[in-house]
Amino acid sequence: MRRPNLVFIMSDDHATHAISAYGSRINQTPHLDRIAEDGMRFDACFCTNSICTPSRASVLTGTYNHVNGVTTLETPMDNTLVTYPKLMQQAGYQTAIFGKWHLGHGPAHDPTGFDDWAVLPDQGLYHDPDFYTPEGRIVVQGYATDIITDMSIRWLGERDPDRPFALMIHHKAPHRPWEPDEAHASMYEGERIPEPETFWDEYEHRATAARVAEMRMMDLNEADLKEPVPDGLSRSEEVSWRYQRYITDYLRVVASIDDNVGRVLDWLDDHGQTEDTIVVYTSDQGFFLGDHGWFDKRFMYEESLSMPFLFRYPRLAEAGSVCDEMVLNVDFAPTFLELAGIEVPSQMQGTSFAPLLSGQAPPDWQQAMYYRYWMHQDRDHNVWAHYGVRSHRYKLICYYNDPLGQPGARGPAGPPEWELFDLEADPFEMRNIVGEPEQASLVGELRALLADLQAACGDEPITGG
Ligand code: SGN
Ligand code: CA
Repeated sequence: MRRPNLVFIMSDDHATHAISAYGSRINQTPHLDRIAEDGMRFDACFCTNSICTPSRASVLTGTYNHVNGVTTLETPMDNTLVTYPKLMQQAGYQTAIFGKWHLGHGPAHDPTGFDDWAVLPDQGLYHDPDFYTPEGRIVVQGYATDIITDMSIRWLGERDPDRPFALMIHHKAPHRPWEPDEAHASMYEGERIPEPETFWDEYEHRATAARVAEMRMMDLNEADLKEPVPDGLSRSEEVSWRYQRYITDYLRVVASIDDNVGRVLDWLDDHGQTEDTIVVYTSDQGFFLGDHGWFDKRFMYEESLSMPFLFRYPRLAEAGSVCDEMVLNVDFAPTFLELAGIEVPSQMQGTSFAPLLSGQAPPDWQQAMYYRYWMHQDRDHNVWAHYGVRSHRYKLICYYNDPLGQPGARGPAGPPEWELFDLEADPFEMRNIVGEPEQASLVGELRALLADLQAACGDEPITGG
């Protein structure tokens, strides 16, 4: 059989609950839905660290952040690490990446393993962005999402038609500050987007970390709001007004991604490549869309832990299928390699989920996952470092803090705080039941599971010493 092509589309901060294929209550994404309708939707895809640079490193290398060294936004990736595009290139694939990189720049961090690339400097701009390319810096007039798609489609047209390709389309959108293009600037005007169930959360029954996080509607700044706050609003009216400002721009920016994904799908159809090409749509992590009163991500809570993962490959995945098995960002690289017929190197820690694509879960498939957010001094949103475990039903989180009280060492001074959620009884994670006496044995089991998963991937617990 012909080796499949790969079109891997990854946006930045696009949560599942703003995709209609995932049942969004707030928008429609007809082109993303095409991927789901003609392929498989993964309902339990999680990132192992809900922040950009680290998640991207895990996607490329198939390893956890303590192994690839990319634990925070300030730790660029060593570009000599083994990545899936590199191995595909070595196996004869034509490879390219266009869009957000966010893994560092310069000789030690620029993209490697790509025949062609053009990447945004760090976060990049929405309008008239500049790009770093192998030939140097260029400025391109226009809107980032359109430009990244134009570059991708141009590359597809210019490639050698006799060799397979792997193309990474990494959108900047819908990252903050959510600047729409002209075509979508007045979408949703006069409409009121519903507030999520947990919008007015006051963080009772939760660890201190939830209460101190600085990503509430009142933390949105002028660049985010783009309009002055109207006079005469009560505090709660202002919070609601801010949410409308935030979410309409977020959804407008998403609408442009959706259109541009449609252009890529049309190109594949028009050039007879649909049958031979794996198409993936995902995001580097999830996002809070007013859930718990927040924007941003970082927490291990569902909205930010969950990644969209839509997969189309007509030769393998049945149209309209859904997979409930757990898959992680570290599993992507091994999966793509297996599908391309390339041996998965032993240093990759993730597992190929290729068997799930034909609807068969291996009997020993993972039933729980390990998570760690390492930003011990998060200056952006003051989200405290934590690790935890999620099974299909339960989630146990440890905000490990700094038991030794060294200023700034690894979070606030003080003993660890734990959270336990029963996702079946409490899907919105509003009630931490870790202290309830009847949960004691469950807590013991989950702590043991956390320790096992942590040890299995080679990470270590924080202790008092
Ligand atoms: C910027 C944003 C933050 C965001 C980080 C990380 N502030 O610093 O809100 O959490 O990026 O985002 S902004 O005002 O500069 O937009 S990530 O997607 O790269 O992880
Ligand atoms: Ca991101």
